[in-house]
Amino acid sequence: MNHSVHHWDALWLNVRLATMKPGSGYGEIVDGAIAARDGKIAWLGPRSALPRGPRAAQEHDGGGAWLTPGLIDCHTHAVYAGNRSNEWEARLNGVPYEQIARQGGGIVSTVRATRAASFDELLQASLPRVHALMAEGVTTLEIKSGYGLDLPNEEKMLRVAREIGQLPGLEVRTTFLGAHALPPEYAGRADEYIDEVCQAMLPALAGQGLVDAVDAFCENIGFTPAQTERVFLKAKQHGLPVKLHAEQLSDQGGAQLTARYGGLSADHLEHLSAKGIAAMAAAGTVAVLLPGAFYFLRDTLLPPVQALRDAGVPIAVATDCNPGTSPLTSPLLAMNMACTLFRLTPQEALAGLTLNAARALGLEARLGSLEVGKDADFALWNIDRPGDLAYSMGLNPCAAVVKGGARRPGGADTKLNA
Ligand code: DI6
Ligand code: FE
Repeated sequence: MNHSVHHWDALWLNVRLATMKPGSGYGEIVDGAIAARDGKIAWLGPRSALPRGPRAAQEHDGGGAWLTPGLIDCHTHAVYAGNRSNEWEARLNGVPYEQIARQGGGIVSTVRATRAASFDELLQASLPRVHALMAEGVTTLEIKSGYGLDLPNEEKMLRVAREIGQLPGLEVRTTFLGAHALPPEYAGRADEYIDEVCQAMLPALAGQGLVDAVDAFCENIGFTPAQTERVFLKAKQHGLPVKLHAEQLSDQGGAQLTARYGGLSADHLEHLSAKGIAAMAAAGTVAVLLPGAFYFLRDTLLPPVQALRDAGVPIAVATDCNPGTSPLTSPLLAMNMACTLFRLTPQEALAGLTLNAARALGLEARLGSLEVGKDADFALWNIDRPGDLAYSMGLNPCAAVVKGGARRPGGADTKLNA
């Protein structure tokens, strides 16, 4: 691109900015403007401060819309086949959970369906969920493996996630969650399965560039802290950051373990202890709260939000989109639930899907707030004030999305190869 005449590639005028810049609350700039060059934010500020003369190759009128950083859903299991609405309905009809589990229900039913699906079937099953997230302003999406639980099927899941990352206007970060559940063929042999995860699966998948981070389910119904630590050690050997499903159903000390490995995030955290909070604060590990799972499981123990605030632990919010405990594909509803259920403020909820979600993925140098030099990655909203994003339930006011300085085509264009 020739920059000799125009400073910028594109300029958005008549927008109200919520920059989410660290320490500035919403970072509101009313009657603002924002400019992009080479995919990065080149200028932003009040319209009155705009330089005169030829400015940008393209000028867009934002029509007074609010413009925020693109939303980042930093914890999802959006790639899977089948669903579990049948089990959910059976439970509501009084069938005991044990009977459902005995009949092959629960997480292993999703493993079975995911293993049985071809690459293309798995992609097609996952795309509607991804499209729903994108329609509400998601520009960056974390997707975990963990329903394959053997090398070929974990690879298939991660390749589908990478393929989803080819959608225009979307960036995908993959997380290897081989230690999600014990596959049936390893029943009673959890340590041997962890051997397989560490010695075969993780090295092979990391070697193919399919893994951006490593996660595990550390829980009395998942893997022990010792097994989790073996996975973390192997991740570190491959130079990969770690994160953890921690203290969801019980306090296993998973947050401290994650902090010791310099983890990006510890997620769920309803049973998080004071020691866990202190360790996370010292290590800069983000607390990812997942109100959709709390809601769907009808949990009653709240995560210690005030103690996290007091300790200065950054708080992110995500959908946890998964078939068993959080069939949620709405980041805006996740924000609403974070406020109604966890008592986050609407500003904290928006920071949870922007700035702190970027931190939870290790992407804060480039994403999560509107600042010169960061990616030109944002969403425009037909709302009166930023708090409206967390306030309404079921309304989607997303008017446009820009990723890397380019407007994401609307509607049908969110399809692959469109
Ligand atoms: N914690 C959860 O809530 C989900 N995974 C996890 O580690 C449950 C996933 C599922 O039930 O399919
Ligand atoms: Fe999860």
